[in-house]
This record gives sequence, C-alpha cells and structure tokens, in this order.
Amino acid sequence: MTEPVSGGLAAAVWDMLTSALEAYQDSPTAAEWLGYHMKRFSEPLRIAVTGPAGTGKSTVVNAVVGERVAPIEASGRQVLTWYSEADEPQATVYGQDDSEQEVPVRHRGGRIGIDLGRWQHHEISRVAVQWPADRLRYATLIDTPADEAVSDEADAVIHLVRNVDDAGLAPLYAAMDSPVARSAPIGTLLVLSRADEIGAGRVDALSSARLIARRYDRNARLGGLCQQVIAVAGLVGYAGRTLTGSEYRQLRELAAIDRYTLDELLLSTDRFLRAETVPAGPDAEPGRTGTLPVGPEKRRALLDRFGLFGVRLATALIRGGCDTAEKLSAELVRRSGLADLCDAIDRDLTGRAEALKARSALLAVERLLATQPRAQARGLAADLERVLASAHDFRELRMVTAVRTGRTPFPPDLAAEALRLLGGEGTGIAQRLAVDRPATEARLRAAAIESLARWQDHATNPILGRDQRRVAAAVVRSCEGMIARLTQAPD
Ligand SMILES: Nc1nc2c(ncn2[C@@H]2O[C@H](COP(=O)(O)OP(=O)(O)OP(=O)(O)O)[C@@H](O)[C@H]2O)c(=O)[nH]1
Ligand SMILES: [Mg+2]
Repeated sequence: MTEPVSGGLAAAVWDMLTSALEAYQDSPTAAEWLGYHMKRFSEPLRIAVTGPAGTGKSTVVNAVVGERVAPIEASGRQVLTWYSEADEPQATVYGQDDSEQEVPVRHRGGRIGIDLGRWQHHEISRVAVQWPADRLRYATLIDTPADEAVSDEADAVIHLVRNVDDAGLAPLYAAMDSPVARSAPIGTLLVLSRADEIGAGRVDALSSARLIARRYDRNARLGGLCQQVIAVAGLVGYAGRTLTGSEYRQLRELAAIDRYTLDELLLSTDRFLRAETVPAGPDAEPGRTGTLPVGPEKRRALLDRFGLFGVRLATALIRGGCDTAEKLSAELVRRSGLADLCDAIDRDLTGRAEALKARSALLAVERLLATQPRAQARGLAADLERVLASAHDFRELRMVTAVRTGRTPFPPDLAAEALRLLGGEGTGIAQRLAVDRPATEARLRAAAIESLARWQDHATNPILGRDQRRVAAAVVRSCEGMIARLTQAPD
C-alpha cells in the first residue's frame, strides 16, 4: 500500500533496532522491549481512537469498520479493544496477569457478540477482536475507553473532541513530550465529533461544523498537533453506511408527510415518539391526515440509529432527490464527514504507514536510551538524530501538513501540485505525478523530470519566502527520489 520514495527509512530503522539489541544484549528487560518493537515494526499500522468520555469514539470505530463491533464491555464498562482483520471472527482476552484466553464470538442481531465468561472488567488488560472487514486490512483500530490516555501502543491517533479547548487537546500535547515525538511528524487526525449537535441540530449543522473544522485546520497551533481537523457526525455516518432497505422505506414514508407537519413532529424526540396522529398541515396530502405512516416501535428504532438530526437530514435529502437507498446512503456518508475521515485515514495514516511505524520504533529506542543510558549506546543516540534529520519521508509529512493547513502559503495551483508531488494525495508514483493509465515508465519518467525542473526553479526563486523555498526543496527531493526509483525498478 505504501510506496515510499526514499525507501531507506524502514531499513535504517531496522538497522537501529538491531544495533540497539546488540548494545543491550545483557539486559533482559531491554531485549524484551526491543524484541517487542521489532515484532511490532512488521505488523499493520495501529490507529487508536481516543478522546474524552462520550465523544462518540465507539460510534466512529463502527462507522469506519462499517459494522457494529464496538464497544466491548465487561461488568457494564467498556474495555480497551483492538480490532484487526481476519477471515473468521475471533476474540482473545488478555488479562492483567498476562494470561490470555480465546473467547466465543458471533454475530448477534447486526452486532458483535462476545462471551467474556468469567472475566471481570478489572481483570482485563485488553480484548483483541479479529473481524473480516476491508478497512481493517491495512490498520488495526483501537477503541479506547474514556479514561485511557493516548497510548504508546498506537502508531497513529484519531482524537475526538466536542470543542477545541485545551482540556480536550491535553493528551495530544502530552504525546509530544520528547525530541523524537516533536521532530518526527505525527499521525494524528483531530475530529470535531458529534458534529450534528453544532448549531442546535439544524439541517445545515454539518456545513457549519465543516467550516469550523476548516478554520481550525489553518490554525498554526493545531497544525503542529494534527494533520487535519475533520468534523464528523459518527452516528449519521454509521447509520448511512449501514442503511437497510426497510429503513429507507420508512424514511421515505416520513418524507412524504407534508413539510410543515414533519418539521413539527421532528422538533423533539418526545414529539416524534409520542405522536399517534399527524395533525393536518397546510399542504397535508389527502389520506395522510390523522395517521402516522411509521409505527412507534419503528420510530424508536430510527431514532436509535440516526438520532433526531439524522432523521431530519435523511428525510430532507429524500425530498431533495435521493430517490434510492444507495443514493441516500452515499449522501449521508458524505455529509456526515465519514467519507472525509476515511479518505484522511487512507491518505495520511495507512498511506504513510511506513513513516508512522518508523516513528514508533524511534520513540521506543529513544525511551530505552533515556531509561537505561550506557556508554555502548552512545553511537545509537547519534544514529537516532541522523535518521530523524535525514529521513525524507518525515520531511514530506511535515511539508504536507504545512502546505495543506496554509501555514506555508502558496497560490492554490502551486499548493495543489506541491501536495500531490509530496505524496499528500497518495504515495504511489503515478498518483504523485498525476499520470493516468497507462502509466508507462517512459511517461512517468518524463513527468518526473518535468516536475523536477519546475520545482528546482521554485526552490531558488528569490520572490518566494524561505518557508516556501524549503517546501520547494522537499518537492525537488521527492522528484529525484521518484526518478531514482523509476530507474532502478520500473513500475
Ligand atoms: N448526536 C450524536 N450523538 C452521537 C454521535 N456519535 C455518538 N453519539 C451518541 O453519543 C453517545 C456516546 O457514544 P459512544 O460512541 O459510545 O461514545 P464513546 O466516546 O465511545 O463513549 P465512552 O467510551 O463511554 O467514552 C451515544 O449515545 C451515541 O449514540 C453523533 O455523531 N451525533
Ligand atoms: Mg466507547
């Protein structure tokens, strides 16, 4: 999935882990630590979903996976749960006492059922669920209970907040507390969650939320903490993604009620649930007056799945022309911000898995050097600095964030081209060069050479500021990397 331009980062980090193992061979704790990180280095990217209580973390996990797999609870409380891909569902409980036990797992009425048996909440360290879902193929998703910090166990983070304030961002600041953490770019997406609740539930709430997110995106302070700020209404996104035919039919029946009456009905949960008859509105259809087409049980189920806002939005969309379940589903996924979130996961997290996993391994070496300093490891500290300073993958990630957030401003067409060449739209060579099929080696090479020449000019253009020239120099390096790769191993 990843196609690094420099290619050498993984090798450099692996060499460092191997040298560290040599330097610490007489320390069993260090050897165990390094062994764990070497194993982890070859595993899929781990993305933790974090944030304060009730921000909608488990709902976002479900929306991203596309099935109701979260939360997993023991003694009525959520446990830390890791979701990864497998052909067959499987679940393992890891105990606080280092024991582990496979437990039965099954589909139960559209949601996952895990039989935790004798396990009590306080005895469980985490539950690992394997589940057949495409989205989990490239990354393990971690559903974090409310009281847990951003974990060192994750390579990337989707952090949910309902407002952007210091309390909500504190864990992100705390995760930046070491030189490696600060100089290797982070894999963090900041989500303004439950976005439908912004703007008092009006149907255009999600557009307002998106504008707010965009404004934060350009904020330099946040730019150092996260790659992107995205407004997401997880509940609506999940319901949209898993919309059933019968839900669509019920929503269509509601949408057929005259607008005035439906608006009144959807003013509060209470009204929507309690109403038995439809009061006649000015444009009430003949025959509709007096009966509510969708019964109370079904209305309750719709509310559970969509929320009041979701029902309002879905009926407005049906009125506006979403005349099939597929169209409604796609529009709900798009408007809820779920589509943007999934794109950002693919592009900024799994698409940059190699650099993000390298960062985790470097953090592990850094931690070891700090907790067990020793003379034999002096060379390692120098290597660590060298890798950090020279890794072009890291530089690309930093530049992508600077350009995308507008902290290093460019005219729009140049910004778009810089982002593309730096891998901000996808790290494949053809994507970077915007060469359509057939992306033959000759066409790719010609495009790379042409881009290289233009960005060399930008890199030395005195009209551009220092920061812009720095971005241009990184683009030049990316183009050189592509040309070198095309020469060694044609795609
Ligand atoms: N209106 C609205 N409600 C939501 C949304 N996402 C989740 N909720 C509701 O918020 C409540 C908490 O959602 P969860 O997904 O369990 O939140 P969480 O962050 O995992 O909660 P903890 O694990 O307990 O911290 C539930 O009642 C959800 O139905 C959303 O996008 N909009
Ligand atoms: Mg939860």
